[in-house]
Amino acid sequence: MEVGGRGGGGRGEKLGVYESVNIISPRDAATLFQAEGTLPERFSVPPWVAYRDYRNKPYGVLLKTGEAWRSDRLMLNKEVLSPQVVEGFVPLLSEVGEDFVRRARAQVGKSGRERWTADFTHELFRFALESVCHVLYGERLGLLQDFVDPEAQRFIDAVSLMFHTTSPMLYLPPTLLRHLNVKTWRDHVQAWDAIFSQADKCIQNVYRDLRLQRKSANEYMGILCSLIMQDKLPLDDIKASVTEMMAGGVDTTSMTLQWAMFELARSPGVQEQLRAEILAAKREAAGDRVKMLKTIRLLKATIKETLRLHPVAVTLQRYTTQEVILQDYRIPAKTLVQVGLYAMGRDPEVFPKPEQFSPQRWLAAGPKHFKGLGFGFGPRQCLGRRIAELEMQLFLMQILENFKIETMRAVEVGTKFDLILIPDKPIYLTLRPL
Ligand code: HEM
Ligand code: 2DC
Repeated sequence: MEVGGRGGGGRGEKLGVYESVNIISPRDAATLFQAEGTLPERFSVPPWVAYRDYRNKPYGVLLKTGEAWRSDRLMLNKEVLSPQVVEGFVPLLSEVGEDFVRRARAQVGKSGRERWTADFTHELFRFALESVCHVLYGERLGLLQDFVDPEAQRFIDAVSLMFHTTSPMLYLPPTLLRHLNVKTWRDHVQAWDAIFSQADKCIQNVYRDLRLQRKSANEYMGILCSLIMQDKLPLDDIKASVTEMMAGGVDTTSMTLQWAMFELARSPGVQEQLRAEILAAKREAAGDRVKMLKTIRLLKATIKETLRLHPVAVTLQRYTTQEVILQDYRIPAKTLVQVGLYAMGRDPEVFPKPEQFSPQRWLAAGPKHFKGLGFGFGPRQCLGRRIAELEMQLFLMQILENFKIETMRAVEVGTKFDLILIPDKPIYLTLRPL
C-alpha cells in the first residue's frame, strides 16, 4: 500500500505483518485525532496480549478495547487524572523527592569530593517506583535507603526485561508467539510473571490493611484504596490496571528525568534561568509546593522540551474509524495510522533549529497546536500523565534548589529503541551542592 510521497507527507509502510500509514506533521495529527471518536484504539502490542492470553490474566486499560475499555477508563480517570485528586498527590511525591535529595547529599558526603558523579539510571528507577507506589498504595517501599528490598529490585529488573524482550517480537502475530518456544518469549513470560506477582503482593497488602482497618481514614490513602472503596469496578479489573500503572511508572519517568538532567547539564544558561524561576516561586509561595506548581512555566516547558527531543514513545498510533484525508490521500476506515513523534520533534519545519534544547520555544508566541504530544492525545492519552508530570516537576524543582547538574560536554548520546526510547550509552552526571 503506497500512500503518499513527498517529504513530510504520509507514507505507507509494512511492519512485519502489519501495514500502517505514517505521518509527522501536526496538521495531519490534528486531523487524525479530531476524528478519533469516543473509543480510540492504538496498536496493541502483540507480546503483551499474548502473555495475558497465555496466562489467562485479565486486561487492564492498556489492552482493553471498546466499551469495556471506556467504562474502566472513566472510573480510573476520576482517581488518577482529575485535578481535585491530583493535588493530593503533591505531598506524597514531594516526600519521595526530598528523600532523593537527602540521599544525594549523603552520597556527596561519602565521596569526599563535594560532588556525586554517577550513571543515575538505577537511582532513578528506584525513585520512580517509589513515587508511583506511594500514590498507588499510599505506602513507602524504602527504595531510597542504602538497603533495597531485593523483591522491589526484581520488579524493576523485570519491567526493563519486559520492554527489552518485547521489541524483537513486536511484529509477530500473537498466535505465532504462543507456539514459539524461543528464549525471548520465555524471558518475556518470566518478566511479566515477576511483574504480576510483585504487584499482586502490594495489592494484597493494601487490601488486608483496609479490611483490618489499619488505614486511617483522615489522610489520603492512595489510588488503590480509593478504587476499592468506591466499589464501582470489579476487583480483578482494578488489579489489572493498577498492575499496569505500577509497571508503567518505572522506566518512563526515570528515563525522561535522566534526559532532562542531561540537557540541563549541557545548557548551563537554561539551567540557571530555570533555577532562578524555581527559587523565585519558592520565595513567593513560602515553600508551598502546590502554589509553586502554579507559577513555574519554564519548568513545565522544560519537560515538554525534553519529551520533544526524547519522547518515550517513538510513535502514537490510532486505527481510523472513518475515512480521513491526510495530505490529499484518502485513508480508509480501519487503517493503522502512526504519528512519528520522534521524527516530528526533530523536523525543522515543525521546530526551527530542532537540535537546540530550548524550553523557551514553548513559551514564545505562535501556534503549539498538536506539537506537544509526548503523552498522546484525547480520551486514550496516557493514564499516568498527571502523576508523571507532577513527579517530574517536583523532582526537578528539588534537585535544582539544591544542586548544580553537570556533565562532560564532549560526550554525544544517541537514542536506542528498546520498545521505549532510551539512551544508547550510559549518561554520567554530576550533582554538586550549590
Ligand atoms: C499510555 C507516554 C508515564 C501509564 C501512554 C501513551 C503514551 C505514554 C504516549 C499512549 C497514549 C496514546 O495512545 O494517546 C508516557 C510518558 C510518560 C508516561 C511520556 C512519562 C514521562 C506513565 C506513568 C504511568 C503510565 C507514570 C502509570 C502511572 C500508562 C497507561 C497507558 C499509557 C496505563 C494506557 C492508557 C490507555 O490505553 O487507556 N503513555 N507515559 N504512563 N500510560 Fe503512559
Ligand atoms: C512501541 O511500534 C513501538 O507508556 C510500536 O506506560 C508502537 C507502540 C505501541 C504502544 C506504545 C509503545 C509503542 C511504546 C510504549 C508505550 C505503548 C503504549 C503505552 C506504553 C508508550 C510506541 C507506556 C510505556 C506504558 C507501558 C505500561 C506497561 C508497562 C504496563
